[in-house]
Amino acid sequence: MADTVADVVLARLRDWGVEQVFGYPGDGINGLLASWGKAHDDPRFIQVRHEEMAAFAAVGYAKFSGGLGVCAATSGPGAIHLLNGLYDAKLDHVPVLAIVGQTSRSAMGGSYQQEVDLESLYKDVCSDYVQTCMVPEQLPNLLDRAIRVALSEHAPTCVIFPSDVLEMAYEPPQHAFKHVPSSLGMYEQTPMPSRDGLQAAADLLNAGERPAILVGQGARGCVAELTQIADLLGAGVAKALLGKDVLPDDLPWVTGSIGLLGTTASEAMMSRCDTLLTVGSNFPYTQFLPGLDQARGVQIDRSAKWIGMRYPYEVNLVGDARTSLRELIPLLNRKPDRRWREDIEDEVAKWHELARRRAMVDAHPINPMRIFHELSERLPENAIITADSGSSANWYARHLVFHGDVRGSLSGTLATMGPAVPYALGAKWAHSDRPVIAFAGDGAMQMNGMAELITVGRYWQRWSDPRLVVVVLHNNDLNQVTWEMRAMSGAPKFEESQSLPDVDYAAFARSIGLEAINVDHVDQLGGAWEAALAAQRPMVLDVRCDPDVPPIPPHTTFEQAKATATALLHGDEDAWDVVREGVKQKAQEYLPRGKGSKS
Ligand SMILES: Cc1ncc(C[n+]2csc(CCOP(=O)(O)OP(=O)(O)O)c2C)c(N)n1
Ligand SMILES: [Mg+2]
Repeated sequence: MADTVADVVLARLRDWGVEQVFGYPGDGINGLLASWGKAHDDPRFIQVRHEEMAAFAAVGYAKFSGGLGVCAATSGPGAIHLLNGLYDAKLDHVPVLAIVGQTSRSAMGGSYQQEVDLESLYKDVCSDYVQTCMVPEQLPNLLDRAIRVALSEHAPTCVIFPSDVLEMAYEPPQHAFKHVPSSLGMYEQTPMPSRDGLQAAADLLNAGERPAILVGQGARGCVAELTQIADLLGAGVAKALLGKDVLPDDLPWVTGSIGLLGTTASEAMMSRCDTLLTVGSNFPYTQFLPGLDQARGVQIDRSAKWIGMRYPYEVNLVGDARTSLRELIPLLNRKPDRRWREDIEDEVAKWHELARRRAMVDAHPINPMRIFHELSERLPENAIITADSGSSANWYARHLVFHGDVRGSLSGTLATMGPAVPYALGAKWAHSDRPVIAFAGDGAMQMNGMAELITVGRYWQRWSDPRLVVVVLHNNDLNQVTWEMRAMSGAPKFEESQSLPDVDYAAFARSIGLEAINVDHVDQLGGAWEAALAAQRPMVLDVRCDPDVPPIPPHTTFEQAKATATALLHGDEDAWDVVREGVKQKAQEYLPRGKGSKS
């Protein structure tokens, strides 16, 4: 029997090295599902609970594998459900291909059941490439371009298939008028800045006395080069959120995260530096960068689309990070005066001590920072960490001490709730031999994390290392927003919108065959981590934490954020007590009448 279009879609994905597709079925892609059966599930069809999770899992896979994530959904509602995950890919610059169904060509334009104008709907999220395959001859070109564009632009792309086209006999494009033959593959691109640009950058960096480096995810894979440049310049390195795994946190000159989720050491370095080198980062909160006329700046970014904004850089170098840094190194002079570097290292040491002290403060029942601190003490050096949007993003950024080859990510730019567990699934398909740890708030678990635990339950036996730990920050509150309301809007907690129904996440996990521990007291935490990291199957740690520990500084306006954050972060050894007292008083003002503080 002749191959159908759907058969060739799967064959082409295999040719591109796609090993799995995260998806959910529906009759808009029935033809594809039939071919999947014929192809003996190659590439693997990973069935999630909801199409948004398919897109998140594809993003997680792409983030941790460095390759293309692929998701599939049916027409209409399935395609609509994918959107939030695809926006996550778009905003965090991740290559993801979406394959979606459409109603049959004979019905298109007839307001048919499940007919949605998908090209219009996807025009923004897949602005780099979205096309509908109307005849078989288009197929290889559409699919190949969608993949090449996704990989080269680090963006989501989409190919839409009317259901009848999937079931047609495949006809390849001919050597003929108005046919578009296609080809597979593409070597990696490594754009290189010009020699003039490199020299201008080197001159600027050599002239500075107090240089600071900021790295983002675009600097991944440059540990050796960044180490050498930081040494030559006598600089420290701060990391934007998505660049947390670009350099380990246990290096004495790495100041850690920056911004509202940042450390005292990054703050100190950025507020005093006279030179800024930014590599592969689009960190948007410019108020945490040096003052606009405080420092001279160089930026290196892979694309001219993303360079030159956020700071008045004097030298903008478009180039691959590693190639550019390698070319820059021979042009740099080693700074003989090491005092600035020593100051930074002092600040880093102080920060680690402050972070430890904060994590050790008693809370009721558990200080959430302690969860992260206890993991840092035991973190396997090949672990992969995901975190959700919510208070856990704060603790992930500040309190997890990455070392070795630890990888980590979250929804950095869309900051959507919900990706922690599906990202972890994607991570497992990227590296089934590595332990994966997901941090999610109870709100995120109720939104979709619990549903995706079911997917974990279905697949974990296929992973060579079965450890996937889901840590639930169980505070019965949408805590991040509760604190944002208090701090930024001066509004009390609005119980109706903020409090959450109490759920036993551990019991739920056990009911679907996973292991789980209810952690209700701080003394159980260390043991719970030991058990989770030694477990022979995925485990949920359901940790009761204190919603009165503020994930953000208790400032009242956004302008005050930086000042207050700085004041809090630079405190002396009693700083945390002072902060906590202040926060409690503030919380007290905001608590509904009759509900006292808990201490
Ligand atoms: C899809 C989506 N809806 C709403 C928000 C706004 N939001 C950000 S964090 C948060 C609260 C998260 O609560 P939870 O998951 O319980 O984590 P916690 O902050 O309590 O640790 C909300 C509602 C969002 N970022 N994404
Ligand atoms: Mg919560």
